[in-house]
Amino acid sequence: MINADIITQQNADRLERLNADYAALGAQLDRRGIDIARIKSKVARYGVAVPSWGVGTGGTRFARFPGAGEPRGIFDKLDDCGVIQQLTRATPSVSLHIPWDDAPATDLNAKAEQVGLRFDAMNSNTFQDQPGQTHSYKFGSLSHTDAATRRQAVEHNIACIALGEKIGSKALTIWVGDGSNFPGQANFTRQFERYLEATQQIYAALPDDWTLLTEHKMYEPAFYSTVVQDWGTNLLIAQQLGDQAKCLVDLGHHAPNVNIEMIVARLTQFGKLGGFHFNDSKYGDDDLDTGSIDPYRLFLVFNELVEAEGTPGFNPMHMLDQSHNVTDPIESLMTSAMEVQRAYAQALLVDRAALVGFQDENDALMAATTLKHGFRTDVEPILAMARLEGGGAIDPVATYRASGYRARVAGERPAVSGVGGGIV
Ligand SMILES: [Mn+2]
Repeated sequence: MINADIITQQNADRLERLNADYAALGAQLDRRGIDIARIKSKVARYGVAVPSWGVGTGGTRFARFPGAGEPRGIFDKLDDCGVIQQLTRATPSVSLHIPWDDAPATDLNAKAEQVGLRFDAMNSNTFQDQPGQTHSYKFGSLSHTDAATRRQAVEHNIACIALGEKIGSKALTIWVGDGSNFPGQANFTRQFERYLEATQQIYAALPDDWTLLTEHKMYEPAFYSTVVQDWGTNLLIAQQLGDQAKCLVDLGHHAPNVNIEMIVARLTQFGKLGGFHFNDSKYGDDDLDTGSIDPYRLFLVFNELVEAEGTPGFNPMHMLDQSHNVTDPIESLMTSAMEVQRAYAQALLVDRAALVGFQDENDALMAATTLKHGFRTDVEPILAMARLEGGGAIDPVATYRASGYRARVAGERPAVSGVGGGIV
């Protein structure tokens, strides 16, 4: 973890400027009828989960270029996630990926308590083979033509639930790479029937207070067809399984230019929005840092979420899911968590009564302008003040760099080649 004295010193250097910026923004918002303290307290309560696999360097089909001091296993990963939360106060939980993070529950709980974290959704893995595995997932898992392979995939998911129950998780996220690479290779209908039948068995093992999240993805690793390829298929799954089944929206898993915020609205309207994997993309499922390409789209997603706040039963899970190839993963995850918070704060600033009025009057220009007014507001002083008051850093990246954390762990962690940089 980062020495508290460094955080205090770094914050002291920036406090005067922050106070001035916060006061100026407060005055501006006051003129708009917005109480800055109310926005700040909502931002302070907001949290986004960090994926355990995010703290390792990712990679592409072509290469992986490991960084210094990469985590050697789940306990190093939890140290890194603890630093992200310590400095940003925006990431109170970690989402584990099994079997990459498999460890005794007592050890996981002890480490989480030590670094000030709790556990978010469990993620199963039936898209790659593990050493000693009986049946291969080369041709699929939950939708495989072979019943024993499907059974193996079901049992793995049930084991993920069992571990999750011991560490305080309340959700299982399922993503499968099942599909086909050639027209004719698989029968769409029979393949989906097999998937539904297998997933129903996992659903039957779900504790009463758990949510089953299914995640759709348009393509890759199957490049012709993917079993759970779009939000329509995902909604069918959630409707077929039952009330505890909901859809997970990964921002990168859609065709280019798809209106993701409208998908969010549709799933919300029918009580099936289960959660998010935040990231950004330029071309496909690029897994770039959240908000790095299209922050306005992220804002529009949060506009829908703020619109739905207070709806009974509306409580989607929020998680980052991205791949870091050229940056320090800790810096990327801190920046991304703050981008998510920023989009939330901006969406909270939208004058909703005015927006409804312009919509009802069909004043398209003023409706669009009213919405964008929130996005155009620089809310950084709100985020920074929430971090400061929560014990974090006014400037997390600068403070992290000043701490020398990466150099220190690089000395403690010998380079390893086998760390899973996988992303889902
Ligand atoms: Mn994902």
